[in-house]
Amino acid sequence: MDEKALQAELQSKVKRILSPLFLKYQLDFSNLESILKWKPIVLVIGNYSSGKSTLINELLGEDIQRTGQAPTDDSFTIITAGGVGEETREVPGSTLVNDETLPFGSFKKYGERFVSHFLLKKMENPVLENMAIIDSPGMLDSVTEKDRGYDYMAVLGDIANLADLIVLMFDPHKAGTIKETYTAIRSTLPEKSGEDRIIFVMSRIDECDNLSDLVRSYGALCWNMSQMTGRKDIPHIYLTYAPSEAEPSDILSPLAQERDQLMAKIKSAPSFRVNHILEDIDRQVNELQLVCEAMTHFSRKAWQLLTKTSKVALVCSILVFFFGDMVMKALVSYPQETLLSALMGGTVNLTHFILPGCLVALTLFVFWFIFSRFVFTSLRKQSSIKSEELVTLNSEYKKNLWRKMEDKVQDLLGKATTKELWAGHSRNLSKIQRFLNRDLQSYYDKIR
Ligand SMILES: Nc1nc2c(ncn2[C@@H]2O[C@H](COP(=O)(O)OP(=O)(O)O)[C@@H](O)[C@H]2O)c(=O)[nH]1
Ligand SMILES: [Mg+2]
Repeated sequence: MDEKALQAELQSKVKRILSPLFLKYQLDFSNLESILKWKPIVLVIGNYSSGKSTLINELLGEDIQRTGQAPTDDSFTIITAGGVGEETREVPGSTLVNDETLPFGSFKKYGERFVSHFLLKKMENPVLENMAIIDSPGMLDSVTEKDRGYDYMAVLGDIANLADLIVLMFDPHKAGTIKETYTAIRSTLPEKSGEDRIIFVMSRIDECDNLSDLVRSYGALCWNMSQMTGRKDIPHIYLTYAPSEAEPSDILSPLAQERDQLMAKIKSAPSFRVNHILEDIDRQVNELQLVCEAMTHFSRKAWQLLTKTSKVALVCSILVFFFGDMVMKALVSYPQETLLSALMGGTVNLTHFILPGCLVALTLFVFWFIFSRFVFTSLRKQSSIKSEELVTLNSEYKKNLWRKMEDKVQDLLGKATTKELWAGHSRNLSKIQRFLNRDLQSYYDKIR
């Protein structure tokens, strides 16, 4: 099955099976919908002047982006193919954030300043047929950062979340300043994936004077990187240079192959798309599952209490049915003949059952009142205080998810009424589990 068809099928499945459940548990799934909406995205980030725009121009074989030593371009620019026969043209940010077919609707919240620094350029290019590349303004020092007028890091995080491949560029001179970008990006990506969605590139290596200079820069970068990722193994760092800028040299010629690998990797981004989508769905559905699991457990406890209460109510009802009217007769001399004496005297008729029936109804009502007003409410409060007892946290992954979802569960418990008894939580839970174990698994198998 080809990837587009797979994506479309996933989209309709998510809509049909999952959307109602996300809504029911008041979870936001707009991010999931956004990702499913559009084409594969490559995001290029890094310091200013690290060669981002130059790399993009090279990849496309055209000078579409402005390049230069000074911070020349301070916009987030999406570059992608237009419709067939459409002229090259630019679409402003204000149109992009209002276009339902694009995944950028939520970016409106970053305000006018951001929107005016956001645009899409359409061009015909074979590389862009099934892919969009986003060029980003470089990271400047912290003083000018404030002058941007919008939350740059948050925007970066949101775009990174949509992206299937993130190219993080360093140049040998400024390798140290990249840490905050990396940290911001890392914290927004799904727990399980991430690492393989980011590729690290050291550019402008032709500016190293000689081999030992290059090795030194590379070593410094590796050290920085292990500090950043907190991992002992260092991810692959692609070394690259722009042939248009660099003088041919003995150092560079063996590295030409590495450049080709980088270009090939970027062009292959569409093939990570489905995997990316699956991982995102996986994580969000696991979050949903956890919330549903908690509510299922809660409603099960409520049912147990209701059963206990009902048993007592049943015994009381039987007593009230046969002896209630006797007590009434003793107290208020009504009725003249009780049900029991009518039964024994053989004079029983329908009218003897009216009062006992009413008394039973009253008893049941009182028990329901006690249950809903006191028993259920106290269970709700207890569960809210010890909400982690509602779920089994048998792995680190689940513990992490729980930290994120705990507030959601408490929120739901805070609003819970006796309707929860009939909300079908356990049925929902099995639906979710079936999706995770059967549907999602079969998609993973398909792309392997
Ligand atoms: N020597 C050399 N210069 C480069 C290389 N890549 C980019 N440049 C130059 O560095 C400057 C900044 O590049 P640009 O692509 O605009 O960086 P951006 O700010 O990250 O988009 C430009 O003047 C480029 O010509 C490279 O590999 N080698
Ligand atoms: Mg640029």
